[in-house]
Amino acid sequence: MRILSGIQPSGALHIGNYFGAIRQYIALQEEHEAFYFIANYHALTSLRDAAQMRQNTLDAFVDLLALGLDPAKATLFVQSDVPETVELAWLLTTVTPMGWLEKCVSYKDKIQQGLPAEHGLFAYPVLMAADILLYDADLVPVGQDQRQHLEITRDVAERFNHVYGPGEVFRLPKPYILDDTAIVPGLDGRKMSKSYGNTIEIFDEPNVIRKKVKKIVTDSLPVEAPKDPDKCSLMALYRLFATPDELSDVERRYREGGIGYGEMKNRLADAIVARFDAPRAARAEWIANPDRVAKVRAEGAERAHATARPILDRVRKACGMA
Ligand code: AQP
Repeated sequence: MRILSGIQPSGALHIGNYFGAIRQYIALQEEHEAFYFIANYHALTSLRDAAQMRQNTLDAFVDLLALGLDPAKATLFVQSDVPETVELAWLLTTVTPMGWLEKCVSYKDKIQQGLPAEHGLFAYPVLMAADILLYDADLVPVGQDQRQHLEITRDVAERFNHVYGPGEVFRLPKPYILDDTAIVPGLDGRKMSKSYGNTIEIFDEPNVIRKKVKKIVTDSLPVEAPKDPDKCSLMALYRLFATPDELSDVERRYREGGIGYGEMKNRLADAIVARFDAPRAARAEWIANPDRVAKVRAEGAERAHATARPILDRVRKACGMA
């Protein structure tokens, strides 16, 4: 089975990215052939500063390595190091009905937030389809927010197969979304998202993490009042870090009363800091070795390119471009 997924360098990686996607990347690399990339072409829809883009791209690359992505097991590459993806995006766009893109929730949401209605943002799902189809991927680990885009990828692939068949030009990929981490909530209870400004960054300094956790919105029930653990985003975040024993103890204290939000915030902040302690040290090592990072990047690009090129050639042939 071939796995593929990408992450945008549009800002620092946050714990929604980690539990929604990166943790699955690391687990899946053990058993499968995996390709992971830094989606810098996608990030152009929101970031337009060349120096910042270069830096963010490198940062995201190093962050994935630090979190456990192993270049001996998986191929890690930068999207723009394999420009074939952009050619495929054009081939796909010619068979994509406008209506499929017009119904995309993520696009509508971003326009509502005040982002300009530009073609890149609108056509984002077609580029994403190209990212996936260019590697004959079987499974795509993502958060719930990407489910609709994955459906479009499948629809576009089926349409292309239908138009340019007989025979399968593209393999149809499936999403891999885990129920428990499909939507990680942010400080305000909405989905944790860079564009909502409600994130906790994985590699923030411990004191910054503590300050952010203090901002998590709760109701104002006093310590002794019974509380519903299923209606508290503090608890939803704590669940991601706690051991089963810690969790059942805290859930019992929620239901019976006797635990306050101050204590929960301290517990959560301690858990976040502890969880990313070892990756923080690994990250410092990678940062101190830019030549090693550059080598991993070059090797990743080469492996990704070697996989993508024959697939693009097959597609070019199918639609008469070669
Ligand atoms: N809150 C989340 N819960 C679960 N999964 C999440 N992901 C993101 N936020 C959550 C998943 O992380 C992967 C990489 O995301 P991305 O960098 O491609 O961009 P995104 O989904 O656009 O992340 P943001 O922070 O929400 O950015 P903006 O504000 O630009 O939309 C994806 O698999 C995503 O599902």
